[in-house]
Amino acid sequence: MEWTSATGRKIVLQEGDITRVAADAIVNAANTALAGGGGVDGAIHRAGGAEIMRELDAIRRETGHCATGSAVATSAGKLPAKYVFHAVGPVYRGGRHGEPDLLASCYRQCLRMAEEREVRTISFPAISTGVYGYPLEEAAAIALREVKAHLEQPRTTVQQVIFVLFGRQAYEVYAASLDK
Ligand code: AR6
Repeated sequence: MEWTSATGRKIVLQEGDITRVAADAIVNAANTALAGGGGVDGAIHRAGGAEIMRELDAIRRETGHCATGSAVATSAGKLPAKYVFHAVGPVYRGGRHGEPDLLASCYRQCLRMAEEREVRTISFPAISTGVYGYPLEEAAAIALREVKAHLEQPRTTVQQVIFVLFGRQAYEVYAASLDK
């Protein structure tokens, strides 16, 4: 499923594994320790190779952890991309602990980093909706709202945003949200 902004930029929804989808930048759902983990984080490190963790080690030595709602960039190792943006989503604790703003901030930060690097295509997983427990419907609405707002700006280097959804159910939820 696709959506096109008034400025001609696209959102594409795709079901699958984000490590197999080519894009200039691939977004990871990381943790504040930048320590790797399961879910999409595990898949990205496995497919990308050890170089990504070496770069994260260096970032950790320099700046410590990555705050929730923020992101850091590394190269993409063996992944079909130039960069990986490691975004740290909030752990969902009922929705009244700043989670919506923190999740929105992840998307905004990744899009800002994309503009700085002249990225044309960027792929996102459904940040925070796995281990971190964010309800998919709410997370989809926030992700799509932030990306649409970005793509509707008059000048962006980003031309296409791909949401790679893991499983049919996640895809259907995003599709329903994009249709609204
Ligand atoms: N491609 C695309 N999406 C995926 C993939 C994949 N290969 N694998 C899982 N997903 P999660 P979080 C989906 O748990 O909730 C990690 O251990 C998954 O179905 O990966 O932000 C980190 O190190 C779900 O919809 O990330 C952190 O400690 C979405 O990706 C913590 O989990 C996010 O699920 C972050 O939790």
